[in-house]
Amino acid sequence: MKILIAEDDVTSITLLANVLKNIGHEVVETTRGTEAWEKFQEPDAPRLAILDWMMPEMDGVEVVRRVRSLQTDRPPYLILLTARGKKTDIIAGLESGADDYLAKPFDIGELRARVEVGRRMIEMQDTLIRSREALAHQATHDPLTGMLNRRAILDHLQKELVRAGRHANALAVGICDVDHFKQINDTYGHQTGDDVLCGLSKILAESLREYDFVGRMGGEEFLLITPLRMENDCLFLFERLRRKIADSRIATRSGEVTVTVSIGVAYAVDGSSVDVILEAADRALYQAKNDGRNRVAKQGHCFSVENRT
Ligand code: GH3
Ligand code: MG
Ligand code: MG
Ligand code: MG
Repeated sequence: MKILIAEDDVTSITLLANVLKNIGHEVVETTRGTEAWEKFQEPDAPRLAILDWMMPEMDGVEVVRRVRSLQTDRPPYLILLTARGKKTDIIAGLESGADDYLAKPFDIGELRARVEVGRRMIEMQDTLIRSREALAHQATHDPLTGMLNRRAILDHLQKELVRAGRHANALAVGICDVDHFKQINDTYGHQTGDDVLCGLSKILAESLREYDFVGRMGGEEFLLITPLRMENDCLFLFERLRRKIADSRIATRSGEVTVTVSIGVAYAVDGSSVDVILEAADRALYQAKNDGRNRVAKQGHCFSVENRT
């Protein structure tokens, strides 16, 4: 792993670097505390560092203090190197935020052992972060399609509505529901139905532009959010999507399957609420179904919760 050594004594830094290189570490050396501090602010900052306490310009304890003030979920493991062997010094060093210390002159075996402890701590931290990220992903994504789940897409809608209100932009929200999906399940089986949902989610994801969002609301229903300029009509966008789906042959375990969707669209501006806009899109969807399916319907224009005068 990459280890930073900051030590102003040339003999000492050479010895440290050689020991660490011999056990396979990549070593970055500096003789100045200020340069060490700069390295911690770079994008691929070292995860483990050995910092001499006494250095001109900026001492090791000050580097530790500064590093600990950085906002990061991967704080580096910091070992202070000190000729000051008094208990009070050691306590002060650890209280500044160092994880460990090494007394000079150091013992090579002890150096290796303490660096190994640091490496294990970093590994453990990475494992924890990975499992936390996996949990966060699970909480926000649909396991079948890998799309944003209901909660996550509704969170996005809430955020987009606030943003749209702030910038006086309009937002279009479409509920896309597969037509006669039950027949797919009845004809080919539930697993083929699942394949169709996965194929559809791919088509939807491919059709997104940079600022669009899509998520699975549940079942065979998807929510699409697209920010718009006031003067733009978004219906062509949903219409293009509807046609693309109708023209697609979706690969499934039972061969290629074609489905159509109906899309209910609602527009929002000026602090519309999630509930109001979903209800409007739902009504439009109902209308599209009633009018014969495989179509886009729009209901109303502007759903404002605040009556601005
Ligand atoms: P409509 O055109 O009116 O929307 O008809 P529909 O058959 O699509 O609507 P309905 O609500 O009657 O049926 C939806 C079906 O979707 C019923 C349910 O079994 C199926 N479904 C819901 N979630 C899943 C899923 O995750 N996988 C599969 N294969 N089917 C699902
Ligand atoms: Mg020194
Ligand atoms: Mg449905
Ligand atoms: Mg349906």
